[in-house]
Amino acid sequence: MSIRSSISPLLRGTASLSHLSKGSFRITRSSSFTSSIKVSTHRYLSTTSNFKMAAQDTPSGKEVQKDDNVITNWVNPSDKSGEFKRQQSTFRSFISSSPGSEFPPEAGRYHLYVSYACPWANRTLIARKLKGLEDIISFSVVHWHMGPKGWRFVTDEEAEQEDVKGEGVVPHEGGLSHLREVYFGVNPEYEGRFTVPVLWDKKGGKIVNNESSEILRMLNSEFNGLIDEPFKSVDLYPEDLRREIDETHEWQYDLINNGVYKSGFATTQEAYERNVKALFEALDRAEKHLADGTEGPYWFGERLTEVDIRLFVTIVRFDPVYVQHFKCNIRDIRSGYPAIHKWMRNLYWNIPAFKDTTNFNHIKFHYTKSHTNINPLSITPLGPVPDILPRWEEVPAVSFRG
Ligand SMILES: N[C@@H](CCC(=O)N[C@@H](CS)C(=O)NCC(=O)O)C(=O)O
Repeated sequence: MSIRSSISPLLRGTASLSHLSKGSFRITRSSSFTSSIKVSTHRYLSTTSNFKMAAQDTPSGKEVQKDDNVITNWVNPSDKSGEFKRQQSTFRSFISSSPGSEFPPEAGRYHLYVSYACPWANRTLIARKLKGLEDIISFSVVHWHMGPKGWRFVTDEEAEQEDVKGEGVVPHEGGLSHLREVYFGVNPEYEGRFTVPVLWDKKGGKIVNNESSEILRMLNSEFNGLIDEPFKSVDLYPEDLRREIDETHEWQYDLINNGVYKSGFATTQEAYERNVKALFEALDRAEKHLADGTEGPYWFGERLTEVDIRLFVTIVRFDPVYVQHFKCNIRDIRSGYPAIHKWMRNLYWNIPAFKDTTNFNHIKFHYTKSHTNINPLSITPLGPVPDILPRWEEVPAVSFRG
């Protein structure tokens, strides 16, 4: 079966379908967050419901500022470079179909803890659907708000709220309140960040891996013995493109996927400018590639690969969040990058794995209401309207150009 025909059933309308690691700052399990508790009530633009934050997630702003080790200090205040430095993921085991593997592929054994807000976690949800692993790997989604104790699971009541609800947004089955408890459950001395995605082994009670790029690879290849066509033939990392895929990841990860964070979390003008300029140079490069370099709708023409997944999750968040919240505003996608815009909208509107795993409420509320160092009043901007344009509609300035 050709790659094209293996992907086509995935298209809409068809039948089957402390850091410690060597990095910048330390996170302590300080109890200082909980000593002064304040419950705040937020009103959301797209809903009429009010949402009460979990009490333990809302220390006063002052208290958070005072502590150099708080989780929401994205750059260590004593780091004069002002640069955001992403930590290395800690859990790096592999699900493998090789004999004797500690983590063999098995239906129902593995679970993904994710956030709809998070681009890295979003990658894994897209791959899970593209590979037809819905009945094999379960998933659950944390609340969009990330407080000083990190991601937390929703309550029964929250799971029904307009701004929170979505597929997989459910309380933790074992009754945990925060994702950090999953990490401490496997290692009480854990000192890294409590990141999503987490690939969890339900049988062994272990974290297999918390690095999205590696989880993508496992989902792509290791479950092929358990799935049928057409999903088996979906290959997001085909042998003959591996060198080019890896080369593309290298610049896109640093300058685009992580580049938006390095721009937005920078704490000096110099660090911000350096990173935002590099980000837009990389977007120019992507635009050029998609405008002249491909003979098909995907980054590599007719073949949908990891590159499409990894770039999409950043681009789909770009206009709704990164332009204003991370100050990535030299251009936006919808009016400044026609080829990227077209490529993104094809993925979103034509392939359910992309649209169904994109939740704009979680995306917008998470960044604007969790990063209080960037947006202290937690007011979520209304625009852009809509979050993503219909397939063939342009912003007026673009369509008037003819
Ligand atoms: N390298 C990791 C990065 C994951 C990551 O940074 N996730 C963010 C959400 S977008 C997170 O969970 N952050 C929580 C924290 O840093 O405390 C991956 O690709 O899996």
